[in-house]
Amino acid sequence: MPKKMILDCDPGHDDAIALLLAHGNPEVELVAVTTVHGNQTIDKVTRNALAVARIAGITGVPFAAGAHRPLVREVETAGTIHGDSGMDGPTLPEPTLILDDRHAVDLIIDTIMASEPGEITLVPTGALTNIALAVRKEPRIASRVKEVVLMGGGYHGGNWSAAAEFNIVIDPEAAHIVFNEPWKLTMVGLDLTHQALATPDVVAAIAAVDTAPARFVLELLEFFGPRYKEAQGFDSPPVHDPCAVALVIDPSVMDVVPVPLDVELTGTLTLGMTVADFRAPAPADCTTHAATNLDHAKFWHLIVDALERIGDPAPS
Ligand code: PIR
Ligand code: CA
Repeated sequence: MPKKMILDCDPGHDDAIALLLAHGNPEVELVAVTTVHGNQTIDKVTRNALAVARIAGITGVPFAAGAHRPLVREVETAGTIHGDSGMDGPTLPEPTLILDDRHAVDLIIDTIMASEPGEITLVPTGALTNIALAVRKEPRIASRVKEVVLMGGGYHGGNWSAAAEFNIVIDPEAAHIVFNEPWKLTMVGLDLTHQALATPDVVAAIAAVDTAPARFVLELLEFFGPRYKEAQGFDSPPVHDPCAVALVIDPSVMDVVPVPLDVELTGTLTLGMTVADFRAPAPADCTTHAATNLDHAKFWHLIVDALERIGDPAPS
């Protein structure tokens, strides 16, 4: 039985690859895709999500647009890394999928409440605004989802400030809500995703797939590779968001440890920091977890395998 997944994303180069992985892997059934402000404004990331759906041949999955801004703070985008469109590089097709007319928050709630308890895995790869709003509007989703596996945060440091990661720090109040709900939560943070480097051998393996979706991934990597080199000195860029999807597909792709986690809301230097308490073994009732070590070969094999399975989708 494939695992039913809701992907809440802000495409975003790496969000696009996460969407391709979730669609192309047979262990996952995408039941909804929702968008949130983040890498770019909500209109841009939603358009990008629909364009990826067309490239990947995704049909029959509801897509809905979500929050246009953080709960408390002003909109902050990552145009320096992802460009003006939020997914600069490839030429994007006009979307053909029609957006669901519900707000993302309602699509998330409806999908979870209509499913059996423990059936749905929630995978946020952007700011946590939609997820926080959903659990405040319908608190029963906290005990109904199987788990939350998110890309965000990190226990060693940040990328948007010295202490904080982008997805968390742009809406820290939302992240605080999500990290403190009683659901099982796994933080696939920078400690893990900075190991998911698109090295030259990985790029060659993707090129060898030689399909339109694989060429799209290459164009994404070509764009954000140099941006990452400039911004953070990486020779090969990290590809964050598919790591969270990969953990749902195959738990053996990375190590995960239980550890108390919380989100800093009042620090001046540390706003949005995900604070991990590694002082002692986690208590038995600890619901939060952090990913630590990645099996690089296994991870990239999943990506290449998904692209091979997707093939060249029929034009839509
Ligand atoms: C990546 C992101 C934002 C800023 C930078 N510098 C790099 C996006 C990615 O889409 C990912 O979800 C997360 N936020 C990594 O911080
Ligand atoms: Ca993202």
